[in-house]
Amino acid sequence: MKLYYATGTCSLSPHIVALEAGIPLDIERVDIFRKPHVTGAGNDFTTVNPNAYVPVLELDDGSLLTEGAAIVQYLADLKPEIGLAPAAGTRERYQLQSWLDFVATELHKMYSPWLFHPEYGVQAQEVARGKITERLAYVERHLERSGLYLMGETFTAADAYLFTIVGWSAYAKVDLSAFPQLRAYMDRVGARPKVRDAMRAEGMKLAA
Ligand SMILES: N[C@@H](CCC(=O)N[C@@H](CS)C(=O)NCC(=O)O)C(=O)O
Repeated sequence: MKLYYATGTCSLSPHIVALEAGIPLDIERVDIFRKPHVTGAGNDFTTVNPNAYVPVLELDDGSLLTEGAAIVQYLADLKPEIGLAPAAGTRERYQLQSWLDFVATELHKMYSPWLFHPEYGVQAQEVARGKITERLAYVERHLERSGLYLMGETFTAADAYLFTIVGWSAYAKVDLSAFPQLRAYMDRVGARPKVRDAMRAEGMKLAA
């Protein structure tokens, strides 16, 4: 299996899930700063994903799966005994999907593109930061009572995704100082050995 990724982007989330699950994974870096985006093998990335975004998971039969929220569930379901996703059809699984959708639509797509593209302008960026701060306050209140992770005491695929996106905060100038639970959560997830392995493999800087 191969994951097309770009360093530190949302593709870090499936990368973490694969390592946490102990799934052997090849990784191929995509240069998303070149137009058109180019894969590590030197191919035009639109031949892999016509939408030109990571993550893309290439399965052993050559078929492709896109969309991070779907990819992490696919990976988690390959190793159900690890507990990265509750069993399909259970109420807990819908709760996981709820968190994945929340992170995708309320956070991921508020940070990016708005806060990564100066051409949107200062006013649009301040609106995005305000919206993100409201959503992070909701996460903060949830973490006050949920336990160590979003779904309780067990690390799940939703944590890999939330950690990845909130990890953009310093770069995006999103202030986390009002959210002590969230900051502790980021430290907790960031200290997990497999999370560190995934970040190291992508060439990211690790917290001490
Ligand atoms: N809907 C996609 C969005 C993925 C996405 O936004 N990927 C970004 C990195 S975080 C990307 O590859 N951007 C490059 C581009 O759009 O040109 C998903 O949830 O997987």
